Amino acid sequence: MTYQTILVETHERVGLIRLNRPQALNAINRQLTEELLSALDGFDKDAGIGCIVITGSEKAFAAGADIKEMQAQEFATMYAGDWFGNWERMAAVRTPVIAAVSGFALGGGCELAMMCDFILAADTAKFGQPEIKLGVMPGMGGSQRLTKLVGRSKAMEMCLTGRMMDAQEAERAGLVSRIVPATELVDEALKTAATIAAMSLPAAMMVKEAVNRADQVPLSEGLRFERRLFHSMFALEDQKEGMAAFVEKRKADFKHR
Ligand code: CO8
Repeated sequence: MTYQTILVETHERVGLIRLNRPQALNAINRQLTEELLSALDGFDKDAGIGCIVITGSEKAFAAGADIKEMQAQEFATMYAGDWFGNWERMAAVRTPVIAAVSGFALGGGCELAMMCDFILAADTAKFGQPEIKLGVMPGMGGSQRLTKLVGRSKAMEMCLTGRMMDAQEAERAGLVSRIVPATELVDEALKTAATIAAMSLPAAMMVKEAVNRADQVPLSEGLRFERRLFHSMFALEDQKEGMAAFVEKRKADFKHR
């Protein structure tokens, strides 16, 4: 499939999606949304892909939803068309997804990064929810996911003032898993993704499902869910292989990848 707003590559078992609207700092319009969701879905259905990386350019991961596209909208068209509702399709992606963020990740860009399973940040990354400066508020999960990730106080301040957070602050706050030099970001993200893609795919999917469950249910239910998944893993060939490889002091060769 050919896309106009994204570039798609495959690196062995890793799918790489680059947002590619440089003239608009990768602002997320409807075309980019559809193309990105379609590429994600394609990789997710591909048994040869064990991890996906989403990245932008050096200057911008994405500078938000496309303001020029939204500007003329009315309540009726927004509501009836359920603008941004289609992002819920991203929750259906079962393959792990890494956001590799360099430069601006603002508004919908920050929200897209937070929809991924974790964020690797370049030392140049800048995160923010500046919607309030446009007279609106986050609409793709910013008020909810940012609050869960960095806590109420910082999320409230970010959303109320629209100020940006640099990579160091984002790491301290728990928004990003780690910081790497900007020049190494994509290589490091691909390396991390290759590590994940070399694991048992059902095990990686169960990890993703269990960690995501922590956002949805009380601790007692989450613990029970985790334990049941753990039990079920003993039906996998990969559990036999992983544990045998440890005992035999060799590298595991997982079948379900
Ligand atoms: N939308 C459309 N175009 C954009 C956007 C955007 N979000 N961001 C940048 N651009 C365009 C600029 O208009 C400019 O185009 P042109 O050359 O034609 O004028 C080009 O990209 C380059 O941008 P700048 O010249 O502004 O570059 P600077 O380096 O000077 O500044 C900034 C970079 C600081 C990132 C600046 O571009 C900026 O502030 N951008 C807007 C950031 C923002 O407010 N983002 C939030 C958008 S709203 C949102 O995401 C809501 C999501 C949820 C909605 C849910 C609804 C239901």
